[in-house]
Amino acid sequence: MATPSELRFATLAVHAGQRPDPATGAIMTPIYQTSTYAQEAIGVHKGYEYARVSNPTRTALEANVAALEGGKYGAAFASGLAAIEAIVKLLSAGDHVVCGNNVYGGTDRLFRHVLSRLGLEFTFVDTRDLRALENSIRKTTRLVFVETPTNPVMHITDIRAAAEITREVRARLVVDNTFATPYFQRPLELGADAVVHSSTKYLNGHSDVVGGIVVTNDDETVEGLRFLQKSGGAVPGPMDCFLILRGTKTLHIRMEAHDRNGRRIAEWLAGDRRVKAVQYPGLPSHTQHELARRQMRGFGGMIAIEVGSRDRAEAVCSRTKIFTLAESLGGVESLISHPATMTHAAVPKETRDALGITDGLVRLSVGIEHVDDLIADLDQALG
Ligand code: P1T
Repeated sequence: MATPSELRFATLAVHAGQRPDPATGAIMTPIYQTSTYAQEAIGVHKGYEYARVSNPTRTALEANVAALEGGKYGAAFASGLAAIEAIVKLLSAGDHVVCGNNVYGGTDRLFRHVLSRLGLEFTFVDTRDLRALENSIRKTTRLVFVETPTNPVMHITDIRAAAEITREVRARLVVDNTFATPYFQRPLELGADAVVHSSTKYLNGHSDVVGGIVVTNDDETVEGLRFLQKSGGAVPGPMDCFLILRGTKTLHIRMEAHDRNGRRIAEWLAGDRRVKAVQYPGLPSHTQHELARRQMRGFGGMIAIEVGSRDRAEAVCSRTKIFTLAESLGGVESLISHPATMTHAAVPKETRDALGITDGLVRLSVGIEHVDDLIADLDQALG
């Protein structure tokens, strides 16, 4: 029998972190719906004392996602943003963070409008440009935070090169791997110090939970995160952990389907004159296609298209029948959104325009429905 570190992704997805329940043999890790745990005597217990600190359903989820990312430790949080906030709360006032200039609008808002008030300093830079990344580093830089591919314009950062730059200055490189998932991209193997997810998205995959998780190999980082789980309490409840764990069991199957549909739809859109530009790292026309091929095994289901104007974007978003107009992404069902007024509304307009998050940009989260039905839906919506 292979040791856990030798097992393949699909086997880990189904089994890692889980075993039949010792009390009953239940094959599924139970939802340990409890706030506290009986102690036999003062200080004598089974490893669980209070559910803010730990919960067996959460422990299983943390171990499962850690295994999928090829990491030692997972720390789950109540949302993707809570996970990102925890990473930054490992720092202290006066420390400096370099952040990619295109990240989820909520991450941008958290850094600019909440954490920067607490004495942390942030520089936003285009991390596609490694020289710009290097130049933005200060003596006080402790963290480099990148999303790759980015939400929504699908920029790619060279994780291995960014890790080298970050290591030299003894800062942490943290990669938001929400769009690619560990099935297609493994930042820890490329040198990142930690990976963060909005597990609301592909990890869960069924649009019924909000959650986040950090994975790392570093003892000091996980100790800090566990201290923050205990001290701040932004942890997920057991039911949410159970649902995400149910989701990760099929991550490999779902990602193959998202990727298959994503590629077909991106190619179809790229050949359609009603669409002015298509951003999808799997297309040879993507300016960073070669880098994407090097560090990703597949490209998934996220596509951004430029349709030319706010009016056109509104028309397309209101006409689709299978793609539902909604925030979020990564579920089995296809969604369509307008980043400028939805996910990235908090980003100032000049910044949005400079990044290509124009009023005519439409984002697609391609689900796992039949691809011909999805193409027919987009075809009629494009008018
Ligand atoms: O929504 P939450 O679970 O807190 O995760 C925040 C988050 C973090 N990182 C990335 C790359 C994300 O896309 C998100 C959330 N994004 C959306 C809700 C969205 O529609 O883009």
